[in-house]
Amino acid sequence: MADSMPAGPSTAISRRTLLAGTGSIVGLGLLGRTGHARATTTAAAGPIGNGAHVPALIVGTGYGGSVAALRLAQAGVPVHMIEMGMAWDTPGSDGKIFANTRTPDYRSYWLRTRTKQPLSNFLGFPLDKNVPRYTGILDAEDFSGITVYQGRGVGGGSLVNGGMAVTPQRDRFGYVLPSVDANEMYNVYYPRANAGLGVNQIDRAWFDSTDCYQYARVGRKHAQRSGFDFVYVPNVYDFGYMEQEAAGNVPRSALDAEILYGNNHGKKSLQQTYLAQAKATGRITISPLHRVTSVSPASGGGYTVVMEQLNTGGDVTGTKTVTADRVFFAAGSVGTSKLLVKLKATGALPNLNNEVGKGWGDNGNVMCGRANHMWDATGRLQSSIPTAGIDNWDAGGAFAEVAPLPTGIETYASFYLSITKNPHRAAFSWNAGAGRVDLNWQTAWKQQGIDMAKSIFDKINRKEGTIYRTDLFGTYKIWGDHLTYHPLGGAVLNKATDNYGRLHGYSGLYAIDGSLIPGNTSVNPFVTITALAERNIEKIITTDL
Ligand code: FAE
Repeated sequence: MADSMPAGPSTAISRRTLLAGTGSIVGLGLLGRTGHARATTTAAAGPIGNGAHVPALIVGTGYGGSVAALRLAQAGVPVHMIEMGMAWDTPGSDGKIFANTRTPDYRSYWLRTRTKQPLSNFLGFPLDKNVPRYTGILDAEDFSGITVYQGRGVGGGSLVNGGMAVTPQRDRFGYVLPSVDANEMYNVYYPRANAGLGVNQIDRAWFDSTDCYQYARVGRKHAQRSGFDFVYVPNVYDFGYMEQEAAGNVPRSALDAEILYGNNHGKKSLQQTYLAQAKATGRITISPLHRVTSVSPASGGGYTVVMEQLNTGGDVTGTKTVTADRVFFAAGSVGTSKLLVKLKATGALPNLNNEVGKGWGDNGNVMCGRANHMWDATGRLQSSIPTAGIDNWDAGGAFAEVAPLPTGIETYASFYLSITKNPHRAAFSWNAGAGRVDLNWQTAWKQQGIDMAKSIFDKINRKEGTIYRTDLFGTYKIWGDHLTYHPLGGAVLNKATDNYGRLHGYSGLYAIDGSLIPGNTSVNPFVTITALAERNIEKIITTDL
């Protein structure tokens, strides 16, 4: 997706700006869409208090966490959500909540002093620049063989992602989640997830005529001329709003290169969908800038949960200990895996089984660009929201999303993020000496994914007489093989958990996020994460509560 573009001048930032950007991080809990606070006896306004006893605590506010929160709250259960990132509900001094991809600033990266843009170079120039260290929205988390990009803040990955809302083809579902009944998923939970997420489709006539999707039409022409299936992909960005952007009637977001560091308009992130609905029940409290560090059995039943409070510089300003009857791990594939592996190894949760930390995959992500001929211009104005893909999964093991490069200048480049059937799976382990969790992924493992992506792009290059770009990921480097946007696995369903996400070894502990999925979804993952969470929480509410 709209990964990154040439960076603009570095943003000067004053202490006042920083404070303004901090946002109101408290008091999010009880305000529904109407703005009316609904008091309940069990859910408190503002962040969770030290010593609190709560019925359900959710670690993380991404897709899995938001589904669990809404359905538990609707079932009458007061829910406390703990989120290490910020609330992202208050504008900075520029009047905007989120930074633009062309001018990354303090809001853009999680506790880095230099940006780490997925697309790091352009025309021979490195793009990264210094930024003040801040609890920004995009985490580029480095492990030895891979950088894993993740959203940080209330809404998790929905804040930063490209919104591509793809349901896997049904005949591929057995590969994605082998232990789950496909009929149930396709009849009930995928439709429920799509409705809950506010998924919509682009109007084809508009797609065919608007300047901002010229790049995608070039992608279509090249795909079809080489005999590949070209598919239109639904999105959670409101295409009606985008049409109004193009007409000049509303403030621009997708048409102003917003993505990756947040969208100020148009996109239905979880804040606008599941979380808004959950808050409207009056039973939800969210504590941003709180990071869960420990979960262990409490002497009187339930679990003791320890968390650190952070300031926007990333310093720990306090520690809180609470008790929860049930804990839902929804910290994302990496966050949940890191917590569980550490807690098992350090003796806090020794009865977790040996599957914890295993089965982690990168959804086969690899990126590349192609250099087009001068007569195949991709357009100066590019919508940052991808809406199409090339499907060569069955023949070549690759599904390539036709991604934008919204630099504001004509690049004559076609850019793609491929999801490939890369079979490699990595494991997390506790590094006692360093006091951290490591991941044993190797960069060389990407080669199989690259070979699968080449099943599409070698053919297109041959047909079109074009070549790969070598200037986007370094100097003379074709493949973006150092990263993933789609971490999956680490607490795999029916292995580390039962077939509904109940962690083996402890009743009342659940995994309910991307960690359940064994490494690959064949397409972009969040619809599957949402649908699986819908399935699992329904079962848990019916049988456990
Ligand atoms: P996630 O959304 O990552 O939420 C986990 C939350 O837990 C985060 O808010 C964390 O800050 C928080 N957290 C972690 N550790 C702790 C802790 N110890 N204490 C408290 N809080 C914690 O998890 N997917 C698509 O389907 N379509 C796309 O177009 C797409 N584009 C993407 C573009 C980018 C740049 C990125 C980074 C991802 C993209 N994805 C896309 C992937 C998608 O966002 C991701 O699969 C989901 O967000 C994962 O959902 P989870 O619920 O697993």
